[in-house]
Amino acid sequence: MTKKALITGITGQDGSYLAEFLLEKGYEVHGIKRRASSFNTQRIDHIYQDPHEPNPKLHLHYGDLSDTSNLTRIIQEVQPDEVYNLGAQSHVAVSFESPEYTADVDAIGTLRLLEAIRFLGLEKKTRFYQASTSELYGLVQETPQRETTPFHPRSPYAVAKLYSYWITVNYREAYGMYACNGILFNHESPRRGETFVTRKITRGLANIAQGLEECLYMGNIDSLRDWGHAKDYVRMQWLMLQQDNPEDFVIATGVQYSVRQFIEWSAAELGIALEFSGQGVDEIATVSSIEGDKAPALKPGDVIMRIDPQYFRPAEVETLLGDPSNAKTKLGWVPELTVQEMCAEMVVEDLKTAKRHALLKEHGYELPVSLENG
Ligand code: NDP
Ligand code: GDR
Repeated sequence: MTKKALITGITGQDGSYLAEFLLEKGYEVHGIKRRASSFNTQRIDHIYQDPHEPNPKLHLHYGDLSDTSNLTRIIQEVQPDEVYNLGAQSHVAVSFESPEYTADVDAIGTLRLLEAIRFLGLEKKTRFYQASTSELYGLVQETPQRETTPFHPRSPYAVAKLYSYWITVNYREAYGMYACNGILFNHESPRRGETFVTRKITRGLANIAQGLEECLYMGNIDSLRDWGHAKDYVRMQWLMLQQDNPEDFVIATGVQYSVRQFIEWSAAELGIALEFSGQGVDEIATVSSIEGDKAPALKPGDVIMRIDPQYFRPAEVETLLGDPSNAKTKLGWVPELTVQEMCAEMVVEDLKTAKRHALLKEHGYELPVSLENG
């Protein structure tokens, strides 16, 4: 029997990798996409299957985590074996701007899905994965953070995710559902949203090297994160639903670096050596040397990074470092890609786009480069 999976957030970074992964495993994959005024399926266009073809394996349904009747109807129609709840307003800084919306989608959205599964009598058939997060640890109580480390969320996003964490545990305990939390530390890729810090850096610096932007404006670059590759992490999401008993797992690499280090690596991938000087809001990064003609728009002495306090958060999560030993021992999971390999892959992809834009510009066909930042 072909297994059926339903993915909320299929148009996002993780959703797109997970859909690819499950299709390769032979699943019939259903995804919920939001109605938007312009196309929003870029990350999954390459796996899109024409519904007019015989036996399509990928099906998209319009929906929203804020809409109970819609979620219930989709689950009733699909009768999924596995539900992966990856949909969320996932930007921590934005959650301070839209706290109520974030709570509705990121907290109550999870409850809506669990209730739909229960209400439809699928609690013994449908396995449920909740996209929990290292942001739950927030103001960290123990280093490294493991499954037993107490939580102290530091943003409306993290508080909403705390509700989702516990409602998932509660439905497991109360109704015997196979429901579990993956407590995932930051994971990135060339498909990462443009306003998360790693992608903002790789895309921004590639644009700067090609003369499409002048300077990268950053927030707290002392922040420390445990970064992995999204491809490795979606494999883990699937593994968690294939065990005999449901359990919550921390997924991380066990190594942390600063945002400043990520800026240095990205610049080095572009052939640019940087020198950081100044302190606090006055810190800047200056080009000290350039390899050959790798960054045609730059010369030594150019300042390509400055601090802009608008990117500071009302409450910051300064440091995160995960202990993935439980996942390693029980699930045999080890990340295959290092953060440096991931950074290089992201720079290569963003540089390709920047070069295309630069070439068009040179020939008088300038395309708008979105300067939206986060
Ligand atoms: P993205 O922001 O890339 O994707 C989020 C997805 O959720 C998108 O498909 C988005 O749709 C969808 N979405 C947003 N709002 C709604 C809504 N109201 N109803 C239905 N769908 C909605 O996130 P990631 O792929 O990076 O992360 C996946 C999940 O994992 C998220 O829940 C995130 O909070 C969590 N997480 C992520 C980590 C990371 O480092 N990436 C670490 C730990 C947890 P659209 O494309 O239309 O915007
Ligand atoms: P995070 O990711 O908040 O950890 O949440 P993000 O990449 O946004 O920030 C990481 C750290 O970098 C600092 N920072 C900046 N961040 C952004 N976005 N823009 C900047 O200019 C900037 N300058 C410094 C931040 O302050 C922060 O300390 C991500 C999301 O994917 C969540 O959904 C997920 O739950 C967690 O990772 C684990």
